[in-house]
Amino acid sequence: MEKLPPEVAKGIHVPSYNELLERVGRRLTERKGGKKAKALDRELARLQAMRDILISRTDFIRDLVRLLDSMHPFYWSLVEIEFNRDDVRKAVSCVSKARKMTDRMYEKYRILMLASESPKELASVAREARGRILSLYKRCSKGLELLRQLVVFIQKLPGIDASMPTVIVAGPPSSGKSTFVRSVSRARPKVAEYPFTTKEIHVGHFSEGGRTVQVIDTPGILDRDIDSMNEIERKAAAALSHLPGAVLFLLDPSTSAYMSLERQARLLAGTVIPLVKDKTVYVAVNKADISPKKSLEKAAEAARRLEAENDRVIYIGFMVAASKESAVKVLSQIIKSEFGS
Ligand SMILES: Nc1nc2c(ncn2[C@@H]2O[C@H](COP(=O)(O)OP(=O)(O)OP(=O)(O)O)[C@@H](O)[C@H]2O)c(=O)[nH]1
Ligand SMILES: [Mg+2]
Repeated sequence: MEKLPPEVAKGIHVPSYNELLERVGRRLTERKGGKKAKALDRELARLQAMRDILISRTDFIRDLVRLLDSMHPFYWSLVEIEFNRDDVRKAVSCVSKARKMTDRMYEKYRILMLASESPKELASVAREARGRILSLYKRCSKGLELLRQLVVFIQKLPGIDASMPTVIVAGPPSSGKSTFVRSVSRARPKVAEYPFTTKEIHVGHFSEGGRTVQVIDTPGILDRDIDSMNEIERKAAAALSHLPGAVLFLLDPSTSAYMSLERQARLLAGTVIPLVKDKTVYVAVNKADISPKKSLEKAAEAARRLEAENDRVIYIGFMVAASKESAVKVLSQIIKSEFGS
């Protein structure tokens, strides 16, 4: 199986400019060969050591470029909530360019050293070489810091396999999304009675009949377009629009619902449907155990209307996400209809 970005990123270390400086400095103060070594040989060896340290310490850039180039659009959309793509591109190109120039300068100054006619000239050429090469990296200080933060960010992203059957659980705040994911998997996203409890994407796995499905818990979203969404809602939008699979949308008819049923229906029709493109949206009316009968009927009616008005909406009925049996029943129904029995 292709490795997931968070896993790949764990093997990437981005040094700061100071770290590079320190590594080079440590090597330059070593007195290899002692006093007996000829000044020219010593300076050539020091230049080469410096070049080798800088190139090997910035070798991470190759792995990082490979990771960024192959990163799924879902991960990119999470990255872009926090980072400017153009800044990332500039930082990468700063480091790549520094590496290329390091080799060029190394060649150039090696020749100048060999051609120097006095110890004084040799010392001055060597000093210039070191200054110029280090300045290539100094120019990337901010870029290195940005890439370090980017790598740490990617390391913390949820491990989602875009090639695995996936069910994305979405809906208004407090509708029971995390409760559902806890009921069907071993994932333990926080559940609380207040809205906006979930701030990150969480992944659980559910296996049935030899098939494993990823179940994705998303933060609650409001009925507004993506440009008005806050950073937390955007994570849900990233999953809805970029991950393949099916969507389970929860309606909350309980007296403690965060939004009116009309608003919840608008959230589905106006915000979620345009985001999910051609994915099927299964609608379940949650909290059937505590909701007034009248509200349950009203929610079922709204769900049927949404189904009638949208080709991609399928109403599946009442649910109690807090009950493992009820949640598993709903998920099995989705899996059967979406990914075959
Ligand atoms: N009685 C009952 N309570 C439920 C059910 N599902 C969720 N709850 C309760 O509803 C509240 C919100 O549940 P969560 O699972 O945190 O809801 P959420 O949709 O993940 O909320 P956000 O992450 O804040 O958007 C909690 O107090 C849950 O215990 C249910 O089926 N029945
Ligand atoms: Mg939640």
